[in-house]
Amino acid sequence: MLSKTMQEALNKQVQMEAESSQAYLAMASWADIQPGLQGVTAFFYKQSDEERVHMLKLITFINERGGFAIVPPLEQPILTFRSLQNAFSEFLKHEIKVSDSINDIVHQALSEKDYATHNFLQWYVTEQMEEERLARTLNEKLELIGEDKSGLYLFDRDIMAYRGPG
Ligand code: OFO
Repeated sequence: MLSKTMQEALNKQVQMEAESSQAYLAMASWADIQPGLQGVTAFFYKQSDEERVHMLKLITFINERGGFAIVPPLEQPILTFRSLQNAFSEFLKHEIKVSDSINDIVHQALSEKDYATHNFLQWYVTEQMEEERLARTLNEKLELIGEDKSGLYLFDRDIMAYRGPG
């Protein structure tokens, strides 16, 4: 059975995952109307779908553990970006925020001796490590590329390959 504070923390995380999904959906939509960014567009649509899955996993866990998962209201995400670099730096910033939040809940689970939740959260810990690494790699590549058009072409062509399987 979840404590009240743990239930609140997990519901806050539900909201964060839903907002991640919205944020990446907005990035996908922005990329979609830029010329030649089909790869980046597909990448962000996929990221958005994955964040929804992260949200659903939390919802089912909360309910299974005797809590009540709250479907949250959502803030409108950032809709437009100055550049591809700007969009990807927002992506990294967002992932770091999510990782911090997951770490806080892991800490709370340990201090409450809620080992079931602690165990459940390990999947998110691993996921965040991967997502942050991916976001950093993509930011580094964009920094190397700068304004070079052929570099950007290759970045867009190859972006799905960086994600790894899944
Ligand atoms: Fe939910 O993994 Fe990214 O934020």
